[in-house]
Amino acid sequence: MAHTRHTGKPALDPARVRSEFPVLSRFVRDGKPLVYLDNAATSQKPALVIEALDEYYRHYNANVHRAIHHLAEEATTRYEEARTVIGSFIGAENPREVIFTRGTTESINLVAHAWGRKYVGADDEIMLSEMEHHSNMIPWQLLAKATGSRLVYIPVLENGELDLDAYRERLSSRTRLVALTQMSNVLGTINPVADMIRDAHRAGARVLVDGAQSVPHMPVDVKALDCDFLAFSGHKMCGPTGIGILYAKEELLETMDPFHGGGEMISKVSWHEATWADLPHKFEAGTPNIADAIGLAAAVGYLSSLGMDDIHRAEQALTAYALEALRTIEGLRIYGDAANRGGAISFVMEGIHPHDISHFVDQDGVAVRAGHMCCQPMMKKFGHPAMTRASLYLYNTRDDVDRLVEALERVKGFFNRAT
Ligand code: 7TS
Repeated sequence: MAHTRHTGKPALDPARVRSEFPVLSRFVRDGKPLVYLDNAATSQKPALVIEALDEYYRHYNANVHRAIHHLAEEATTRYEEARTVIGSFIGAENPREVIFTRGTTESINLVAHAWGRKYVGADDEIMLSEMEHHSNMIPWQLLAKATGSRLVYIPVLENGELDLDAYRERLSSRTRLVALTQMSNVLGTINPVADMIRDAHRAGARVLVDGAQSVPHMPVDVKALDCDFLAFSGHKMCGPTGIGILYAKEELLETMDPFHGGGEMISKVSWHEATWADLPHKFEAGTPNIADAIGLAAAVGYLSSLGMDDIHRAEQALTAYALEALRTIEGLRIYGDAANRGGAISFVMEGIHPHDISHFVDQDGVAVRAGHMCCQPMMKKFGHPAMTRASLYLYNTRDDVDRLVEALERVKGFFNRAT
């Protein structure tokens, strides 16, 4: 059995990993084995996550933090245990710093409202990078419009890396917040966020890290990064949809206003005013998504049992293999050549529309994404309204990559004959 150099644990065994994901043994399009390469959009779920959801609904479905009956106690315990498990997965000091949300998008909106409207003023600047997903752009556009503040962008270079010199030049005492993705969902670039956070803090700015594409794929430790906020989604990391996390430093959460008002988030209520519940409940108004929080903890347990270092290492090796294989296809151009990159691989093919590529490879059972990937301004900068993207995860194999390359060769053959 192969062992990793550092841990002595067995290296990731793709065949075993694959067998744990029921959907991966499916056939699609008249009997083609599924090759799932749309992981940046959402990941598949291992049986143990599906079973955790099933167990909650079958055996201890109840609302949390209210009733004193047996089921309510069990549900509350499991829900709060989930918070602790997820908190330690990202190195949070205290589960009070871990807020359940619907996902990355809601987590970022929470910060834009509850922190932004209180702390960002008319002369302030919010710094974003040009590779941000619309989820980490629109909430700040809305905040800028509401407060009169200004958005400043860190340019993306031709090779897909950020222009770090421009970043340092544009940071100033006016910068209130830097909101930055750790890994690009289009270019695959892994940004040097730890260094960038240090620079931002020196300038007196807070930093929000969009971890939607990083937390599922590599070890992320909020203490090591010293980020002020970290947002991520359960469904991209083997967990259920509709659940995600906002991590924030306790000192920030304490001074922030609530985002949503309602039950659960209050301490005392009178006709005209109220006081807020302690953290983290101040930010979790209404009945939370109990089942999916428990499901996400199961996913985190699964990823931890495999080891995030090993998952990252295996994915980096497969990414290198995929990049090399795709580069053998004449007329195919990959966008994103950063020295440090993950497995989101976007490309264009001369004379063939990305939607046609996606449609044709789907006939061979290969699922990829085509479109603007929620990064319209950056796509425009690179001169393409759309691209095709293959994105890898822990259950993908070299065979999946070979099937993609064969399918792309067939697309090319078809269009060459047609023109
Ligand atoms: N940030 C990044 C970097 C993302 O890639 C995504 C989703 C989000 C935020 C939003 O996450 P959500 O779970 O709140 O929707 N990215 C993609 C994608 O690349 N294709 O579909 C969704």
